[in-house]
Amino acid sequence: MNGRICKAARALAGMTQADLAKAANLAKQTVADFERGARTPYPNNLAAIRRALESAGVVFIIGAGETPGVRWRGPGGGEVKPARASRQPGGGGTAATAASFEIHHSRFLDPSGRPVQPLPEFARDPAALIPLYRAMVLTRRFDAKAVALQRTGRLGTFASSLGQEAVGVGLASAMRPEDVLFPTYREAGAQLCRGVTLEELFIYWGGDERGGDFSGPRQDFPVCIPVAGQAPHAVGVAYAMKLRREPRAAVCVIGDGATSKGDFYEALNFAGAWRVPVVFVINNNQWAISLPRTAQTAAQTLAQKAIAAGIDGAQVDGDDVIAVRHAVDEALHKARAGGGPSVIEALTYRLSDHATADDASRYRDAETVSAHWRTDPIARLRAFLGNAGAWSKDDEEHLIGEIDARIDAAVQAYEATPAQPPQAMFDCLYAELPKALAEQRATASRESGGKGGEDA
Ligand SMILES: Cc1ncc(C[n+]2csc(CCOP(=O)(O)OP(=O)(O)O)c2C)c(N)n1
Ligand SMILES: [Mg+2]
Repeated sequence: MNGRICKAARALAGMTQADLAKAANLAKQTVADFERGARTPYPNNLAAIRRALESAGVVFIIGAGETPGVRWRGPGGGEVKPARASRQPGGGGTAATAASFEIHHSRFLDPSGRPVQPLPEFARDPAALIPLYRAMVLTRRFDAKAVALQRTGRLGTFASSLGQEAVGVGLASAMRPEDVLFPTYREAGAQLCRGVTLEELFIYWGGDERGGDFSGPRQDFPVCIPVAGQAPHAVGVAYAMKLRREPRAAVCVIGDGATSKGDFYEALNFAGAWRVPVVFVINNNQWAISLPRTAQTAAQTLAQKAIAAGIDGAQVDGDDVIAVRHAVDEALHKARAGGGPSVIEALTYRLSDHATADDASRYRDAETVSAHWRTDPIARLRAFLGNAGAWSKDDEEHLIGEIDARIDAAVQAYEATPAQPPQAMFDCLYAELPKALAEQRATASRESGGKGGEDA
């Protein structure tokens, strides 16, 4: 069909005004001729032909240059190129491009740590990148310790961010203290950068809600386990910032799988309609438990989900901490200045199991995973710093010693924290417990021998 439509387009391009009057009553026959592939003396009433074509479910799609020299008058009267033709959903269509969009991908360091373009201002001095490097190493060593504690029965559960450290550290390092973070369960790196302590994280993952009531930053939201549940909250908080005219922003981190949820789309829509200061960072680690990104959605990128909501969307190399930090930095500046929301898709890879309850070797092969170690964000920045003479083996050894001592102290403090009584599990969801839960709480309290007191 495409070929015949293109022939028709060529013929249409050569039409004269004198032929226009004959067009209306010939249009239907023209469509029939198109369908048969016959060459006809095409009538020249473009609007009538177009109506007839549309009623036959045929439209011209503009812009790809399949039929050079052919011109088609668009709805606004401007000349446009009918380049290829196809059937449109619903049998109708238009001959002009109504809107066009592009999603840009950015990266500053390649996987071997070599700059591929001039670095942004904050990264010009390699020494200024050392705090980011330290934060990523801290995140990874905390992560390894948490998994080890869980495996030996000393921690309840844990969701590792192995290989994804540049996302959390990059985005958190772009935030100001007064901004508000809405993390998922996989953003320990961002939380640590914001000021949540190692001990608090261990307490949280040990199953104790007091770990989610961290000492600072008080305005940040606790970990959100329900997938995408924090997205509407982030928009609500950003709306409050806008109403109060505060130069602050909300940062909502969300997984690739979470972008399929209604909560996410609804949050995006409100964010776009209200132009609120929120930045969505999609941590695209390619997996939603055992479901690969490719099966999650037919969308080419996740960043383009922003477009339908009238929001700017961009993709960055999520294993390049400079790229993540830079993109979030720019989006936050825009948001704080009243420029509205952004969506940043950070492309990375989950090198770990989904969580400690998962065994990823059952659904993905070891070769693919080991290939992704080649894009490791920590090795990448270490190579860059090493090449710049800003990081040595001694620096590395010293850093590991310092971090491990901090982690060990936090583990000791966590393990020395008295467990809460069982009835505490009812205390963080409701201001006033519904009757049925109040009864369960009383039972839990009775059966634990009243330890911790009725009001614990
Ligand atoms: C509302 C809801 N549905 C299902 C789950 C179970 N669940 C936990 S994690 C997860 C996958 C999420 O994938 P993604 O958004 O890509 O985040 P990732 O775990 O990869 O960081 C699912 C379905 C949940 N926690 N919440
Ligand atoms: Mg994921």
